[in-house]
Amino acid sequence: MDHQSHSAEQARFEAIIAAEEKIEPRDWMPEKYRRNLVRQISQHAHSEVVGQLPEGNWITRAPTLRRKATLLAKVQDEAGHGLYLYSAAETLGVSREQMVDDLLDGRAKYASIFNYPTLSWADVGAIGWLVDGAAIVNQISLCRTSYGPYARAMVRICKEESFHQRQGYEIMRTLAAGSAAQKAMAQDALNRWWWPTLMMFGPHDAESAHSQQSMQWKIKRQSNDELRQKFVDQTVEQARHIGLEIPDPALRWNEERGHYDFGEIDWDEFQRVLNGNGPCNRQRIGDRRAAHEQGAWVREAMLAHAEKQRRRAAGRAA
Ligand code: FAQ
Repeated sequence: MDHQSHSAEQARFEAIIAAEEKIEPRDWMPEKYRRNLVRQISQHAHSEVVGQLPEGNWITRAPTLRRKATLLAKVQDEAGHGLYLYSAAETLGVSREQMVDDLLDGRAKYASIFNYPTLSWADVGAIGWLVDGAAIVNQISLCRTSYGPYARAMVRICKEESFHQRQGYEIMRTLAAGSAAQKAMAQDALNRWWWPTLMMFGPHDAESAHSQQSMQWKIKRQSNDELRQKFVDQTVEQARHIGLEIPDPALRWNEERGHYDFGEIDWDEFQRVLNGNGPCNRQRIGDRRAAHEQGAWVREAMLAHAEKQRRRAAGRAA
């Protein structure tokens, strides 16, 4: 492409972004915009898929049939979210095989939160309430992202996540209103999941490598710190409502800011988890690798079936 038509394409791209319209797969886009989206959307997809593992651990031990059926449906929804997101990333010219290989070989990240263990039934409640709650705050904002297929995937995902958040909160509310042991189990889960949940929003804005460019391109619509604050403000009230205590002595309402002030995250712990040394990193990737290997025959059978259909159609056309 010559220089003049390249700058005309660039100007058109910028005009679409400025007009709050969507960039679609057929549109010209800067290579860095494409690569940044592939990075974020594929990591988002991996998070949904790896995110099935901590809760999946409790499907066989759910306390009632109702809880078991609900948890099964929720975990299955997360697999669906992974599929919508892999499909959105595929529209940017990257194959699903490549994305999955990047995850299994440790080249791609997934959300740090899923490297923590689920030690009790209350952890299933805490994940729904806090982790899905944080995911919704982030994803509502992403419904307005500038890339069309990503924005549309987010709309459906948010609707489902909102059920997930409520099922988690309902588990926590039930436990918090139960026996002393049940309430203690709920409080213990909140104590362990609170800080890792705050880490889900990523590093502080000043430390965030991609934020400035992503905000300019409207891939991200609100900053990491803005979204984290929004989550804290809404969750403190929810905890109070069910009589649980947020494990942060620095937490207090700031009248001037109109927000809660809260303590500093342990960023060393965040980096350790990102570098593969969290409590469950090896187990999570090991489980994903095993699932991928054990699923090879399904992929082969599907491909053989598609090939057979193709041959049959070609035979009919001849
Ligand atoms: N964990 O420059 P930034 C869910 C990485 S879905 C791991 O600020 P960015 C549903 C980041 O990738 C949860 N890595 O990056 C569910 C980058 O590394 P790179 C997933 C993190 O992209 C619920 C580097 O640090 N949601 O929970 C994390 O502008 C229950 C520098 O950071 C999404 O992915 C982290 N927490 O902002 C499922 C939402 N934070 O790529 C099952 C979409 C940062 O240069 C059960 N993603 N990093 O090697 C986003 O909104 C953004 O990508 C952020 C990070 C906000 C996560």
